[in-house]
Amino acid sequence: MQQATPIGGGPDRARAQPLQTRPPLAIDVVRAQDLPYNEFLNEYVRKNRPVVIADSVREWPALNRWTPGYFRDKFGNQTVQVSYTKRMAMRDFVDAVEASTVDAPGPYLYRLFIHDHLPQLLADLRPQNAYAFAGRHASPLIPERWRRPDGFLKLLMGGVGSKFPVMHYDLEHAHAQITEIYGDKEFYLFPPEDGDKLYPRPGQKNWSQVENPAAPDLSRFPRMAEATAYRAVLKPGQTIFIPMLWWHAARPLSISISVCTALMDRSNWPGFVEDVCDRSKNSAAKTALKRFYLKGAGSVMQVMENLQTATPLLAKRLKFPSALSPASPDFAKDPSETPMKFRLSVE
Ligand SMILES: O=C(O)CCC(=O)C(=O)O
Ligand SMILES: [Fe+2]
Repeated sequence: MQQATPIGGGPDRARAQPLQTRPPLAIDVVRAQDLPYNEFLNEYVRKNRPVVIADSVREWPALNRWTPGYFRDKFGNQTVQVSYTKRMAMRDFVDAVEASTVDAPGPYLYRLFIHDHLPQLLADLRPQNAYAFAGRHASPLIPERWRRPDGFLKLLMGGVGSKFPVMHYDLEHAHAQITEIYGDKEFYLFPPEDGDKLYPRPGQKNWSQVENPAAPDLSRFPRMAEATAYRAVLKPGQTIFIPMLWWHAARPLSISISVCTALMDRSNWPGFVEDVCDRSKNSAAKTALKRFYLKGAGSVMQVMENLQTATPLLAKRLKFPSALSPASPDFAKDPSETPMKFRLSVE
């Protein structure tokens, strides 16, 4: 007797099916009041899992103030660094953001460090976002080149059709936190183990060649069909935590304004040390010395952080444990009152 053909075709038919991407998975959304800092560290930072934290910056004046018009009115004449190569007057930039469409995308701003270039904005970003606390970037033991108590606080802005230029992961094992202030922004994330399915660029291993992770060209990038995507749409007042080595792509779904910082703590310190030593242009002996210093500094920071966690009252009285490496936002100084750079350097 002839075998019935299953509905939808037999094995040959299945083989001929066009490739499809898997539907993206949702990223956990947790309210700040349900996520104490320690739980954030244990459940997400230490496990290297992404999360969206809602209501993370309830009191920020920026939430009520920041609109495209605010930037045009307040900083219209100021020239700003938009990308690595583009500088524009803020007025022209905001006009271009408002004119941006899917068919004629405008510029996307991602190279403006707030402390250095628009410090007037800092008053709108207080109190400090507890989840975007810089950690070891604030330590005087980290070499000057990476010392940023503000966690490299950056402004991001763009209109519909624009996007952060490439899907990538951040170098130096940085964890990133992006807080949405105005409008909606879509994020696609892929875990580190999917790297080979994302077609890293030859010579730039942290950049993907895939232009649109939401609908990749599977004839060029067939392995994308096997990748596990995570998607979130970030809304005003929400912070997304992007763990080290996670690939990410971001695009505004409406005019979008956000800020971004980097977190360094014990979870990404060893990877940071290896990255900066691997890329070192110094002699072997100097590189070995640098690695020795950074590993030692990491151990000292860890002792100081443990002291703050184990005996917070004593650590507050002693002052030096938090001065050497603040363990949590409770121990950190306001970055705007802390010099961005210190003298000590082993570079
Ligand atoms: O535009 C964004 O939200 C992403 C920013 C980012 O990934 C970066 O600055 O490294
Ligand atoms: Fe990034």
